[in-house]
Amino acid sequence: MTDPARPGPAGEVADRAAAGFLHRYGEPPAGRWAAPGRANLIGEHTDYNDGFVLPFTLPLRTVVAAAPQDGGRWTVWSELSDSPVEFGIAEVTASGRVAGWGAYVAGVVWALRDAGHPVPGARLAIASDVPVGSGLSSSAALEAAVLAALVDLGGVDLPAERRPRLAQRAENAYVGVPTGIMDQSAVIRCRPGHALFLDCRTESVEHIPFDLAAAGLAMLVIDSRAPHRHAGGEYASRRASCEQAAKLLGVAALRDVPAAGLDEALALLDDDETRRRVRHVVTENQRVLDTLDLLRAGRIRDIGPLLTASHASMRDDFEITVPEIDTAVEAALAAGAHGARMTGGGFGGCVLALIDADRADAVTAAITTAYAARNFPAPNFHRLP
Ligand code: GAF
Repeated sequence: MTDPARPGPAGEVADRAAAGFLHRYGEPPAGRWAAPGRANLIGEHTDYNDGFVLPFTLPLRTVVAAAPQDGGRWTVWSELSDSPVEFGIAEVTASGRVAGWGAYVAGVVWALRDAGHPVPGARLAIASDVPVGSGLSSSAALEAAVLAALVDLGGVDLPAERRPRLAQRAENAYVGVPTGIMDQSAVIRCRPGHALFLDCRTESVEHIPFDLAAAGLAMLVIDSRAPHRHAGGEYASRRASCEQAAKLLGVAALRDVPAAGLDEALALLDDDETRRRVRHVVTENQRVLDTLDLLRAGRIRDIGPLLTASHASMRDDFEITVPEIDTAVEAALAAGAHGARMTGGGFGGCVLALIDADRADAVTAAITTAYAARNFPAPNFHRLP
């Protein structure tokens, strides 16, 4: 049993976190805190360009069971790892002292302390069904759940809209990955049954109803199982080219290049690769806005071509897809999907396919067959709803 004042989330993953805590520490946790995985409907590599994104959460989540611990020490057990991680004040007063998955936890402690918040020592136990390394934001879910636990245990007043920046800071400055604000915003601010329209410059949000079932639709989330190839370095290099291009164009960020001014902007750039990177970001921002208009009008089915155009842009202009991902998209479309695209940072991860609900088996079979024909390891499927 956890503290009745902090009942926390229920369900199998929450039970595993609480049982793990009891087994590991010999007493029940003070509470449990959860954060979900996410997929991004559209708007890829736009967040760090101050642009627009449209993520939604998945029925997969990470749960942290936790209780305070004396002496400014943190002990973290995870069901995904054989050995617990332990650290003290010394490891969170300068960045980068805890390595591996524990860095995401230590990074949150570091970022909270760095922002001037009290952080109690704590014992934590983590359980999760968000697959790691599949591009569904297992890292952001871990950061957000740990942040919620520590904020609550420490009695810190930190409203939801201020949490994503803090979690992002943990990832950027402590873990050392230069991600944007989308994933942390999605897992903290999305509402069930809605996509989150986020303006990454102002951090203003609009919750957009996203009811697939009511429209007779389903979304397949296809885990490509492609090994992440150079993902870290390639992500950083895409970000660097966008920032360099913004400088060359004399704008604060590529968000400031309007779709109507794209040709004029491209004419100012000498290098073909940079032009293609810019074209992806500018057209992708416009596709998010167009998708938003359709969703506001309740026309979910009609967003398909925008999803597919987004994929082509990521494949041809931003060059972040891999053969497994392109195969899944092509097979889904050939089997009748309304639209399909890679979701997330790229170089592996997942594909979203928007389908008629009664086509799920046929599309799944078509993708599985296309994979087998190319000798790729079979993909994993999640179906929404
Ligand atoms: C990753 C990053 F973490 C996000 O910030 C975002 O840039 C995304 O890739 C691409 O849209 O998930």
